[in-house]
Amino acid sequence: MITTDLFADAALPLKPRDERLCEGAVVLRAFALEHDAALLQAIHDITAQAPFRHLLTPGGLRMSVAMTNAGALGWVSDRRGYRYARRDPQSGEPWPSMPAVFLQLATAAAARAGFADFMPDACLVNRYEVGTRLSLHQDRDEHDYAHPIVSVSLGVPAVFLFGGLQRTDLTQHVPLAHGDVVVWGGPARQHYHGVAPIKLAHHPLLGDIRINLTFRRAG
Ligand code: MD3
Ligand code: FE
Repeated sequence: MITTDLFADAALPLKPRDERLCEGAVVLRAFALEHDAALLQAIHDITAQAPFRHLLTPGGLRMSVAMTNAGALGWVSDRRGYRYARRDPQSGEPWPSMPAVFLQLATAAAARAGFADFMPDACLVNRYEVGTRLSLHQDRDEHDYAHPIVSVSLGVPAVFLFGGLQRTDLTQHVPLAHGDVVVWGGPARQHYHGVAPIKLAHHPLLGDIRINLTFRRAG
């Protein structure tokens, strides 16, 4: 049980290297870095209960990103569509609970970006290997888009593609490194986004993979 507040500095203003990509979207560089080992241990524990798997899109294609979830709700996809579910369809069990270090990191990052009462009920854990990409999409499966999304990048770097409200809008290319946290709220919440194909690289803690955590209030 963690009783000390690991993120007591959440109320501090943004640091000089932090970036506002547009209204509502803030990159917090290296915000998760000092907690990387605890985050990795928690991911290890989650995947022991709910292993990474490649979901099928409603069209029947195997997603190249491997996924699992923690929290009361988990994002799933199959021939029936995209949705949030209380149980892992593979085991029939509830998803592993949200680790305390996840919750503290996500709420502290949201607070830093101006969302003081963010309380996620879902954490989607995405695993990327070399060549894995995530094509441009909007996140539309949550009930209330007023809640921000917090994303945490771990492992090898990625180029994040951040578009606009229309699929054809120009995309900003945002490099995201191990430990970077991004808060996507306000108008940014409904922007198209994706991840360019991961390049071969090595990270001392994770090897040749990238893991991204996305925290959401889904229900
Ligand atoms: C911007 N994941 O799981 S996280 C996803 O790196 C997803 O795994 C990517 O997009 C990843 O849906 C990107 C950053 C992110 C997440 C949600 C957003 C950016 C967003 C929603 C709106 C705008
Ligand atoms: Fe997304």
